Amino acid sequence: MKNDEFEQRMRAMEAFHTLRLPPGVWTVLRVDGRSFTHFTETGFEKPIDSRFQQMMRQTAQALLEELHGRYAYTESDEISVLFDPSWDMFDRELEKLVSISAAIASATFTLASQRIAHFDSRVWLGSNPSDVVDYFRWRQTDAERCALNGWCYWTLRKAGKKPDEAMALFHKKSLADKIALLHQHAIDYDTLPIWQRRGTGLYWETFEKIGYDPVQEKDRSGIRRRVKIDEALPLKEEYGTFIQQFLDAFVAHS
Ligand SMILES: Nc1nc2c(ncn2[C@@H]2O[C@H](COP(=O)(O)OP(=O)(O)O)[C@@H](O)[C@H]2O)c(=O)[nH]1
Ligand SMILES: [Mg+2]
Repeated sequence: MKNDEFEQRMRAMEAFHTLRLPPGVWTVLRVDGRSFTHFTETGFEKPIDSRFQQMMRQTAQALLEELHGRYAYTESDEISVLFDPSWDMFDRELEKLVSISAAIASATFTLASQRIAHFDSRVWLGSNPSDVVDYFRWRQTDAERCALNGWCYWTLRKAGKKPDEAMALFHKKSLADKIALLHQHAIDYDTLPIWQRRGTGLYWETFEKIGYDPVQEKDRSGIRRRVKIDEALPLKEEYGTFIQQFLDAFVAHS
């Protein structure tokens, strides 16, 4: 009896354990590399490294698959994963979702890069589909900002400018001015790979798989699903329409 009371008293001090995602909301989980400015200092192309971004996609795919997400988006050192209102893993416990997602991201990226990497994790809640569209458009705007600023900064650094000088030359300049600055250094920003400027999307697609049925002794086809990695996402309003299809698909099936 005494032991039961003790057990209950200790458990009651797990102060956040009862927190759950509220019912009926769209959830986006966002993981972000911890101190990746430092992590990427050596061994990676600047400002954007294809191998690094490939490892981010691999990490995003692991999150989408392990956590049964609907859509994932990655840019820079962050990944967002969308869950529909009916998502029910871990009994919707917040601590589980946040800690396990950070663990999946850290383990997958560490294995891929062969260097210890940590990710933090946070939860965003949207009460209606238009919030979700706004969320992903917000992160895509961040991708554009990071890519353009990164290209300006590292182009100037490679041209011999000191960190402060480089920053001062493009800080608070307009989008057009930044693109013009890159032009002066023979970089055509608009022809850089689309994924560098808009981020990468990951989502489920179905495909037909033909397999041999040894009992019937003939080929048999079945529908399977796999993760598609989309490196040519649309932009702005069109990206909003693109996101909307994941939301509509949920409404149509619920
Ligand atoms: N070299 C390189 N660095 C990258 C790439 N993607 C992200 N980063 C770095 O990751 C940082 C991410 O920003 P942020 O999360 O604000 O910084 P953190 O707090 O140091 O992780 C950027 O400042 C870049 O230094 C890439 O493709 N190549
Ligand atoms: Mg970071």
